[in-house]
Amino acid sequence: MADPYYITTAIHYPNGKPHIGHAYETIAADVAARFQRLRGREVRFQTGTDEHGLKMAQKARDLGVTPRQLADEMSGYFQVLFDRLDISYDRFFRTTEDEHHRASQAIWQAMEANGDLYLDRYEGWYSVRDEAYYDESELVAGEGAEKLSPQGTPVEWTVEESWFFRLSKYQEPLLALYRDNPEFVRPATRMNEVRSFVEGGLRDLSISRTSFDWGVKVPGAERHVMYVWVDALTNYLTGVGYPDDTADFRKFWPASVHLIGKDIVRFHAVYWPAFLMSAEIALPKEVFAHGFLLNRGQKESKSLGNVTDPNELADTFGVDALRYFLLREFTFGQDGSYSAEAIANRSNSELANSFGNLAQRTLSLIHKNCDGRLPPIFGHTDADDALFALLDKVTRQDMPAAYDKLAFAQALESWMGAVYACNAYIDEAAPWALRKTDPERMQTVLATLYIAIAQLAVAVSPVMPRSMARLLDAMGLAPDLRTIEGTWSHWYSPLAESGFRIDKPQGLFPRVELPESEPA
Ligand code: ME8
Repeated sequence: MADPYYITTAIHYPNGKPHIGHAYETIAADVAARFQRLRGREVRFQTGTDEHGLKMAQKARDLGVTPRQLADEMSGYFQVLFDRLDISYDRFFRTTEDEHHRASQAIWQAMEANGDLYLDRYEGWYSVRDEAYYDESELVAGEGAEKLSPQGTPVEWTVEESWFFRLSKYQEPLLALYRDNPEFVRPATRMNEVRSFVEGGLRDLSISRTSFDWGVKVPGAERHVMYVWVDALTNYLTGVGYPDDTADFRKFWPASVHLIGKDIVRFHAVYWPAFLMSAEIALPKEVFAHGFLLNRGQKESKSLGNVTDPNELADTFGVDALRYFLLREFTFGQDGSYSAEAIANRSNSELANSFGNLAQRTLSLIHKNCDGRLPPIFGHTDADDALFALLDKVTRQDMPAAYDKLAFAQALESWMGAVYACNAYIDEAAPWALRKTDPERMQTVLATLYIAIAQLAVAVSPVMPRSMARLLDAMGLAPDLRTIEGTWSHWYSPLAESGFRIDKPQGLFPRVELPESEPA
């Protein structure tokens, strides 16, 4: 059996409710996890919330609650949303859990034991919004004399006693890592940015704070709490049992992929491997940075009043249509812009009209003309063979290869190509006209389509798990037959022998009509 697969998302700051970017990242990770399970790999999928740090402490103070109360409340919204979006996480991680404090202290001590930590004074810029330190040279001009971080967030001058990590010592080892593993960071544009950043020289990193106490205590120096990114990154280890030498740790570490957004590449591709090298822990195999979602081309923000609740999108379009749109519409790794019209168009044309209609037409004809049973096959024509060959290629080669490299749009594009081919085949063969003239051919055509639809449904099930499970249940395909390797012979005999009868089919994807008042 293939290696175990461990995929993580970033852990999200629960300083507010989840937004569409959080949903996007977690859906993508879910699709990767579901695909690997479908292939038979043992999967661990972790997501969660990043609950410490100054940003949480300040937000809680503004709201007049404790950071713990804020984290408990908001973390709940993330869990509810992820459950609603059918995110099949194995673990929802919260950094306020006790075992995580123990793990963060253990990695700290391992770095300290290697002589990589020392006490000094930090004087420099800090962005609370990004929870990041910046060099003067990285700052950009805001309005007037104001300085902003490269992400456009406010920075404040900070002076305090702090523990430092000898990041400078890891410049060469990091460059060697990138040289030996050019796909350590994907896409390649992000790898290039990281490499240039490290080539530019690394300063030691301030990794503790004394001006507030909401965080993991530094072992032996309890006036200090760890810089939030030290404990946040460690979540990936804690989740599989670190610091204990557990069976999970041995099975799942190093992680297969850390899936994150493009704004936090530096933490994952520079700081994190350096911490791990220092603590003598194996490095993750890959860091994949996806792009940002924009609302009609604009970043969502409270001041613009364009923040969309992912729950509302799920209400309007349905969970599976939303999942499909987010992965179909833009290349994974690049930014993408969405709007209600764009989601409605994709959903109506591709899900309702193309795939939904194909399934509806085929299953209705089988229900009506074949007593609901999988029809027998009376010899193959060239057109039947060509359709099978295409489906095998798309569902057993092209889509798996694309899912494997997180090229979701590519997987869905080839899926759609196969759906169109099935629609062309049904139009050409016109089984509805054959009932009287050539019932054997009608049955062969319907059996061919039945198998094709089953293959298409299994192949797209990581993206649309709920509706594809409903369809496959309605088609009588037993769960153990739902594998990516499924071919004609794999499906046909067991289905035919099961004697399953299809009921009158229910529509899979309703058409979405947006209210006229929706802005264009
Ligand atoms: O960065 N489109 O948390 P976070 C796509 N706690 N992705 C987006 C996005 C958008 N508009 N906005 C944010 C943190 N994201 C840290 C991570 S990991 C050890 C700690 C992505 O809640 C963002 O890039 O600000 C990140 O990967 C994730 O959402 C969580 O962002």
